[in-house]
Amino acid sequence: MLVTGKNLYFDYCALIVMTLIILSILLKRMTRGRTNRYFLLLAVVVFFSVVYDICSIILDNRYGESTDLRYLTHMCYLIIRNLTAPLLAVYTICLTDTWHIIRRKGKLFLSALPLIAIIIAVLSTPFTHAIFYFDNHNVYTRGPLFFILYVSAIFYLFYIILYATAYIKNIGMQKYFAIVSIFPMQVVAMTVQYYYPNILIEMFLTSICALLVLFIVQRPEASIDLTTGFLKASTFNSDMKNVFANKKPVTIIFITTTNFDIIRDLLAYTGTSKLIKVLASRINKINMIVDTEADVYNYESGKFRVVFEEPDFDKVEIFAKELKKLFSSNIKASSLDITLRANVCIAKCPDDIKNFDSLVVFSNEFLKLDFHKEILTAQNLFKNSDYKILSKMEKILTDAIKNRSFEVYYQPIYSIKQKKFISAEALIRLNTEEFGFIRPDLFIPYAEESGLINSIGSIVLEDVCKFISSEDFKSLNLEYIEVNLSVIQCMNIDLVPLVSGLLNKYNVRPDQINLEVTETATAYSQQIIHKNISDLNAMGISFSLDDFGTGYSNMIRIAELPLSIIKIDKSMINTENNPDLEVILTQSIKMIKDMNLEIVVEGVETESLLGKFIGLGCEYIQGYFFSKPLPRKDFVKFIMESNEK
Ligand code: G
Ligand code: G
Ligand code: MN
Repeated sequence: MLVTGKNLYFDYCALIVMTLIILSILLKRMTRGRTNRYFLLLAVVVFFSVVYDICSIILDNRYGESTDLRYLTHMCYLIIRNLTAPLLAVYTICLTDTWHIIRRKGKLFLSALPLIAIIIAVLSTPFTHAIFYFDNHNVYTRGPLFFILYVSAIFYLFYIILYATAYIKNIGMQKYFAIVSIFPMQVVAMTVQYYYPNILIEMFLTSICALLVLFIVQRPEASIDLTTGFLKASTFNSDMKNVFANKKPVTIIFITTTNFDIIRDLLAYTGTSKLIKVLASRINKINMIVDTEADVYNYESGKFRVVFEEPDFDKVEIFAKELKKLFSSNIKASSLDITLRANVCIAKCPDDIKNFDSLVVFSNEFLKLDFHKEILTAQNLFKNSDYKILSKMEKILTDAIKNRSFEVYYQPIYSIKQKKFISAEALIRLNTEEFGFIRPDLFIPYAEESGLINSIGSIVLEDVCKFISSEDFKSLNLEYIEVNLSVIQCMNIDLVPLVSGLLNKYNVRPDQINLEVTETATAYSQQIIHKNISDLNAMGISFSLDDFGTGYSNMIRIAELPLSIIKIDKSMINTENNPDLEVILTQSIKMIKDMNLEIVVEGVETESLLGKFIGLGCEYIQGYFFSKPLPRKDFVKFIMESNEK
């Protein structure tokens, strides 16, 4: 008999919106990770709520359908519809990344009680007529306890607001407001539908809420890197901050490709992207084979981070082994066979790494060093003396700068023509109480990155100037001292006034200083480097090119710079087993001589090498054959004794 007059247009719209949302989730492959999966589940639940809503209304609107079927569809609708709010609560917990806290407190059962109660009430309603029933005219009618559905929904929505507010830091303002705004929208929907049961706006507004979450909270482009499909570095940082704030136990595998710069130079942009894609798909495969739910982050070029939560901890080692295999195998990219060198390191948080700052030091400073032979663990690394030094490097260096505890050693440079020592290279030494001598190749790169090299460089230069102005030095009759200049110093706009200030202060003539720059410095084409070098040269300071034969030999830039000396690197001079290198060496020497530059051969350790370079017509020799770098006092003594003979 009856026509309820219920209008389905809003429900059809909701169906379309939900279909689009589910499609977009699947097309964007946002199906990995707990949060994404719960959002998908939520969308599916809302979708089926709409479907059941439509079915039950169609059945209601048709005369003569069996009551059993109508009971069934209405019950299905109510149950699945009332799953939405609790699921949204679960989703919110995932967003705040606090599952481990909830689980530990064991209160999950308590919060599930309202849901359980209404499921029981709905399932028993054919007998009790408590939630709904069909009246004498077979019309769907709400029962006396129908309101508990609203109570349950309100309970969960309140829960969501309180939870999101408690962990507002974890999700950020934008997401917080999106989540919280669901509450008023649902209240409006429920109120309208309560008073006007024929306007079926509830599911439509729910689908709009889902859309809001999709746009504002579930934005894959904000957190996912497009090349790899992995999470971004910024996401790693915010996720890790949450991990430490919530004391959530995680295990991280750090993968750092140490030769990535070279590979990138080799493969260029497209080739490098292809390589990274290959790596990404293999890492995904490992995640599948080992059967883990690890989150993979594309941290920086050639660096990946894999984060494991319980219960995957016992699978971490197998995962790391597979990664090690992958990152030490040869990989085809742009028809080149690429050999990666990578550090793979396992660290437990918060056991090994206690806070976010330590994590940054750990991953940025230390894993740059080459340890690619075995799988590392944070525990083993902490025992490594270099790690201890590196993790405290900032303090070590700032203390050393403050206390001026650097020492400058001098390595004599021998002139073949004059048959005596005519100069020396100043080499910095850092002796600490805690760690003894710290190698320059450990602290200089750190000093360069942190900018501390500017202060360190001026300390060295001042020390050298002091030495040159001393009576000791005058008695040695040396022509000049060579001082290493870092690229960073070369780029400093205050370099020229600094150097000229020190020369004036100590009454040092410009020709008593020779500055060593490296080929890398000349490869940076910044105008400032060029200007600094030319200005200092115009003042009368001569320049050497250090480490010739290593790094990038950009001959054009070498030709452009006002150099007087080329220092042939020690790695180039042992040519015994390599006839080609011998050709390069002899031809380079010839080329340098043709450019009217003088040559210092570095790293000469034997008499036979000395003889060879005398034969090749090089001007100066530096190396252990004559002397190691010496403390100032010993150096003075050494030169006095040697040059007297
Ligand atoms: O002998 P030794 O281990 O000192 O040298 C290691 C490296 O440290 C060398 O490449 C050298 O150029 C660099 N180095 C040594 N002293 C200085 C310095 O005073 N300034 C800079 N920038 N580099 C230095
Ligand atoms: O600045 P440069 O990178 O050129 O620094 C020179 C480096 O070479 C310093 O570390 C110095 O101690 C080192 N060195 C100098 N002479 C010799 C040598 O004969 N043999 C070896 N192995 N190293 C040397
Ligand atoms: Mn040098």
